[in-house]
Amino acid sequence: MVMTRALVPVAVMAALLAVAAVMMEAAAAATYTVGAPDGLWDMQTDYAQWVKTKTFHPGDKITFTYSPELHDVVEVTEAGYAACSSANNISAFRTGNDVVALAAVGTRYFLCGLTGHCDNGMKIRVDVVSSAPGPAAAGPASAAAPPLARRWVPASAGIAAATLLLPRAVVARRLW
Ligand SMILES: [Cu+2]
Repeated sequence: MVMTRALVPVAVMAALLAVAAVMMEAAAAATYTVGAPDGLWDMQTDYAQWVKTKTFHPGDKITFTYSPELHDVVEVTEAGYAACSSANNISAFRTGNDVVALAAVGTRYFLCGLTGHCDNGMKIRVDVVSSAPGPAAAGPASAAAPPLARRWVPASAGIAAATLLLPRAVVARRLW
């Protein structure tokens, strides 16, 4: 009985923490409709252009919206993407409203499996990148730039000084 009572607050705490974690993730995650707002999953949309306007993070989702009579969605490997081949597909979707979770960092490849559609541009490459804070990555790079520039001047000055000193050093060595 004593143990059960002690465990209840721990269980409540754990549950609250889990809820908090899910809420935080939900707040950060985004769902993108492929091709929207100017297009959808069709043969007109420029998907290379579309992905440039987005940054995908783990937890985000992409939705393929299309008429299932006209298209489908096949997740393929990089080789399959390059060759427009769905022969060794990872997975296939055919509902016309397919939600794909981007669970982890990495690159995902999708194409339409109907004959000729991929060759006509119905393929998309989605890069999922870490959602770690950006300033940590940008900070050292911008901080490192001034010292590099400053270091360059003394280096060239040092070479000039060494050139000037060289004959004297040779003379001094001869004297000794
Ligand atoms: Cu298609």
